[in-house]
Amino acid sequence: MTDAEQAAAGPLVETGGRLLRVAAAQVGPVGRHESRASVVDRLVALLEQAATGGVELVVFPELTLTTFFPRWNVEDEDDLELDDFYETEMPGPETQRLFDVAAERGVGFCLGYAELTPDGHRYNTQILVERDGSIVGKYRKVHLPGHAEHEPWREFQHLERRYFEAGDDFPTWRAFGGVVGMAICNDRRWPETYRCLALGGAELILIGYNTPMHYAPDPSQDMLQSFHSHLVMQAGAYQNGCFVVGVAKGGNEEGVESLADSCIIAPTGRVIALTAHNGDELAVADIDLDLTRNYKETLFQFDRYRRPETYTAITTQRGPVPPPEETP
Ligand code: CDT
Repeated sequence: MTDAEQAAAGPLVETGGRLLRVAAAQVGPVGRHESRASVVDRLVALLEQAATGGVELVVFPELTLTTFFPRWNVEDEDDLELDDFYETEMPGPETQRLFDVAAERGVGFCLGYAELTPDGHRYNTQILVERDGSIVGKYRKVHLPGHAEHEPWREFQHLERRYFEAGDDFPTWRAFGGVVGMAICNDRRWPETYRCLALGGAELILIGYNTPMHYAPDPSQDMLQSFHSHLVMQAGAYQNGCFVVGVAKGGNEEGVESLADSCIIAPTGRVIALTAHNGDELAVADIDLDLTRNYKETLFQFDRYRRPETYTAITTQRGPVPPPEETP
């Protein structure tokens, strides 16, 4: 819209609203040897509870179906087999039940899992399933944190860079009456994630996470985990005029304390629903997707105010390039 068109249009006019009841379905710890069947029982219970409450979209965390296995150098663990943590089909024999119950109840969901493709590629993946049980979208985590080699000095490992390849795009889909995008855990700390999704028209961004409270490279960040998690998602929501649903696998999983604090955030930047505990729990909110217009068509009207021609450093550089040091 040009400045003249904007002047003629005047202030934003309220519409009837595109209402959607959404749940952040937080999952508590999943044991090292907990079966898929047991985890799926827990997910079905959360989904049934959500359906009974009129929820239309249930968002589960990152790597929901198993324990967070990147905390181990799996090759060194006698009782663990790496491939056991990955899904080779979706739905597969154990997850089919979740799809069936969801379709029966007319509830959509978003689910994070480790994906092993037929040609041997491994991704940290999240899917979006519509209310009829059809998979409408698949996202593969772009920002893989941690390290690729075993680092024995750490209390626990974070070997995502060994166990997964990185995804290479931020797709969006028309679903649930709006435009939906996904991101996974560490992606939420990078502003590029939200901006790329919002440039794809995202109005609703679904993010699963597993965030250990202890950050070995700089433990001074430990006490700030909850603050940082909300800080980045609230900023991402506001600066892009989006709703954000952030969902944890929280609690003490195999001795590693992980952040809970799952939440739903409005385009205002405000948290509008929040879990109270660190186990299996729903946080529910009624969201009006038309509220995104209040931001997307005013302060953050991208096509009017953005200056991509001045942002080339963002796509041409990876690290900082400071000015040369002055020679004395
Ligand atoms: N799962 C995941 O991405 N977790 C990271 C942990 C910090 S990096 C070791 C996160 O950003 O929350």
